[in-house]
Amino acid sequence: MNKTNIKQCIKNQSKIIHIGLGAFHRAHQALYTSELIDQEKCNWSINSINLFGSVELITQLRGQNHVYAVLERGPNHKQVKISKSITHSLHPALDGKEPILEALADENTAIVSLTITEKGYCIEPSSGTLDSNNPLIQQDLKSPYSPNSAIGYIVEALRLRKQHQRPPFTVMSCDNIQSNGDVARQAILGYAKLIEPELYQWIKEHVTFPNTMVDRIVPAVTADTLSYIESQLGYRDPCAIACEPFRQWVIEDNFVNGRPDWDQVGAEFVEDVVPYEQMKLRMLNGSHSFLSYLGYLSGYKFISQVIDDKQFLRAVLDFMLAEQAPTLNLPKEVNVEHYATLLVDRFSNNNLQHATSQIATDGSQKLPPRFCESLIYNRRNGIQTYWLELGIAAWMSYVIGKDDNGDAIEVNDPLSAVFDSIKSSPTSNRERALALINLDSIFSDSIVNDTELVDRIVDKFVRIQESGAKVTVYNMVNDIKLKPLSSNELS
Ligand code: NAI
Ligand code: CS2
Repeated sequence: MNKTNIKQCIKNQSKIIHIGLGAFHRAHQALYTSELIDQEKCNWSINSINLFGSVELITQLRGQNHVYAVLERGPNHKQVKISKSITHSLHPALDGKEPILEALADENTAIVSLTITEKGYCIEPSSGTLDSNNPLIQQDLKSPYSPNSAIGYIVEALRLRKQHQRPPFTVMSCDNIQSNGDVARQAILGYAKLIEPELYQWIKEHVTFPNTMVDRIVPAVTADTLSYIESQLGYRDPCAIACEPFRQWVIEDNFVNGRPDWDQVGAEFVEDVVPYEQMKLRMLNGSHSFLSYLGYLSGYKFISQVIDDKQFLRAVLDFMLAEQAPTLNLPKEVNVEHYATLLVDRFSNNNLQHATSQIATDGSQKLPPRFCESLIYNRRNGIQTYWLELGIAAWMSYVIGKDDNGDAIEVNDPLSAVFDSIKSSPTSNRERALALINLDSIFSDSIVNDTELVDRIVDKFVRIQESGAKVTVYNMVNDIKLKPLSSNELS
């Protein structure tokens, strides 16, 4: 597409406001919408906002009319696509808060979508309800008309819409959170209730929060990725992004103010997204976290390197099939073994450099849906939990320990100050592990009060501290006597 055509395409009205203009949004929702625009099946465009983080991406995108390249890269396949569904962008550090609130409150805005990471919802991960002690929420409660958190912005915009008798919008979470729409609803209603009971009631009656399952592996962009994309495009695009060819988007069809026909470009609208979400979060994201903590500690930089180690492959297959799959209530058409094989293929894509350190971030937010819920289910139902225990022990080693080489780890997590204080307290490994398991925002009572389970997790933590993560995985694969890999799995 030449530059003149691109300019013509971007004259759509922004009926979607997206909060969280990161890597994923550019390669997923924005690309689906762009493909609809290409087919002339959509007159929706996106105004994409970053409330936090660098302003550089926004200034660069503005410099190129928000048009950028997406490289889909598999082991034997590559294709560059041009995305042009984003027509506007905002950042409080560049534009102030007012234009953001105006855009959200504008009567044409029909959908507010979100990829703000798990921590952006300001919830307590173990319960999924608003954490009113969250520093951003505390700040917003003091000045709700001048918010800082995504939750605060949305509630203030809804207050303005109610005041001016404008229609509500749909809030569509696209984050990796179990029942992401329900969680967004809980957070928004929880906060609104603390501000104004009438507004709480209005939101409850008028706003919808469809759950979605989103899937596409989109690693953070690196200088190497940009150079590779440049070699394919023939020009430098600083806003370009690379991702795997696979993509999936399952959405509950519950929109209060219209929506694009994303199903025309491969999304699925369903009545109940929970089974799909659960499968993806426990099998894909659970395995990702499992491989990232154990892999990082063992010296592997990328997920494709971890899965290339046959002992880790055996461990993760048993983790998926023996410990995650039994917890799922799957739609009849889904074959879980086939799904696991597909995941292994996707993880093996060595043309995508998906860093173990990237997936290891924000573990305090990720552990409950990826490990803890299955752990509780399996304990109640007499199902094995070796690998889930090891996953938690590896996370513990990651947040307060050192890798197998004795090198310190830079931990990126909302609870990193807490981890630092546990790490520096002059106690034994066993006591450090117990201090971590007593963090009730992560581990609910069902885990903390299960003393046998706690002992088993602590033992595995001590094993990792004493022998290293790699040796622990190898020994466990041996001890559990996993069946040899099939020729399919080995290829
Ligand atoms: P990213 O690091 O490129 O972008 C993170 C985005 O979250 C930024 O726009 C940032 O401004 C925003 N953010 C961070 N903290 C926030 C807060 N407290 N309040 C409001 N906004 C906040 O990450 P990426 O890759 O875009 O992923 C974002 C989320 O998308 C993930 O956490 C996940 O839930 C979801 N996702 C990501 C996938 C991926 O492969 N990258 C795939 C499926 C879902
Ligand atoms: C990853 C996900 O960073 C992480 O925690 O597990 O972003 C993963 O790449 C996506 O959910 C794939 O859809």
